Amino acid sequence: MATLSVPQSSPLERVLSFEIVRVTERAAVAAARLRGRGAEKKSDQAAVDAMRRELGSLPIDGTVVIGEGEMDEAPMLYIGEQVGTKSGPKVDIAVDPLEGTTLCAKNMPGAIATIAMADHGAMLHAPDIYMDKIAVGPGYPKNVVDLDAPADQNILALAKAKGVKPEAITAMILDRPRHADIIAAVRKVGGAVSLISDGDVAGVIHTAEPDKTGIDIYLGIGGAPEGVLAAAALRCIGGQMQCRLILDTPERRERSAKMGISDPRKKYQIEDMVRGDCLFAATGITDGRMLDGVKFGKDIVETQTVVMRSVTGTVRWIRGEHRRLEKF
Ligand code: VTB
Repeated sequence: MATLSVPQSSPLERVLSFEIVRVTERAAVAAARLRGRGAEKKSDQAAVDAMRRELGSLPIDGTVVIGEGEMDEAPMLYIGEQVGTKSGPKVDIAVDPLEGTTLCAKNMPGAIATIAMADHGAMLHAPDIYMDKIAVGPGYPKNVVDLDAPADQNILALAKAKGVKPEAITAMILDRPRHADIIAAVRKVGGAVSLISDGDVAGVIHTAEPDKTGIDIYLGIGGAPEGVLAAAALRCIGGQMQCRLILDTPERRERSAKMGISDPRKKYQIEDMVRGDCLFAATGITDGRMLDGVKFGKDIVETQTVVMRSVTGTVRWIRGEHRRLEKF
C-alpha cells in the first residue's frame, strides 16, 4: 500500500487538527447561547472571548492575520495579535468567531464559528474590505470558470464541463442589490440561483460537494476576510476559486498597500491566498446546510464540527457531546 508522505518542512502538527476543533466548538457554544436574541454585538463578543481564551492554550506561536479588525479598532483577536503558548510551531491564523452575526441574532440557518491556520507567512493579509469571488468544486479543468467572464458564460462553461444542461446548474449568491446583474445573467441561460442572506464562507464550501448541497458554483462580492477563510477550506477539500479585492477608493488602496498588497488588480487563485499546509475548522452555531447548530440538552451540549487538513486532504466531521458544562 502506498504511504502518504507529509513534508517534514511543514510545522503544522497533526495534533493541531484536533486542538482547533476545541477552539471553534467553544466559540460556537458561546454564540449559540445568545441565538435569536437580536443581539449581534453581544453574541459576536461572546464568540470572540471564548475563541481567544481557547487559542491562548494552544501549543502554537501564532499570529492573527485575519481577525476582528485592525489593532486600533478591535481589542481582541486583532490583526497582528500574538496567540498561543508560544511553545509550538510558528503559524498564521485567520478567524471569524461568528461568521453570520445577523443569522445568529435572528436564529436563521448558517451561522458558524470558523478558523484557518497555515505556516507563518503563508496566508494573504486581506483587509476588511469587499472581494469579488467565484468558486467551483473539484474535478473540473483548471480555470473552467473565470472571475472576469460574464456570469452567463461561466454557467454555460461549467454546464459543458459537467456534461449537463445549464438548467442543472445552481449558483449560490449573496442576496444583495449589487448582485442583481449576475443573478439575471445566471437565470438568462437557464441556471438556478440559491440566495443566501449572509455566510459566504459556507457558501463557497458548498461548491465542493455539489451532489450533497445542490450548489455547483459560488458567485459574487462578499468580505475579503471570509474569502481567505473559504480559500483555506477549498485548499483542503478541493475546488477552484478566483478572487479580486475591491479597491475602489484611495482609502482602501492605502489600507491594502499597508498590508503588503502591491497590485490592486491582482486576481488571486487559492494558492495566492493560502500556501503550503493548512488547517480549517468550522462549528455550526445555528442549523445550516453544512453543519448542525449547537444543541442544548439538560445535561449535554452537542456540537458539530468539520475539520480539514490540506496536506492529507482529510475531512473529518466531529460530533461533540459535552458533559462537563462548566468548561463553557
Ligand atoms: C459576506 C458574508 C458575511 O458579510 O461576506 C457579507 O459572508 C458581505 O458584506 O456573513 P455585506 O453584508 O456588506 O454585503 C456577511 O454577511 C457578514 O459579515
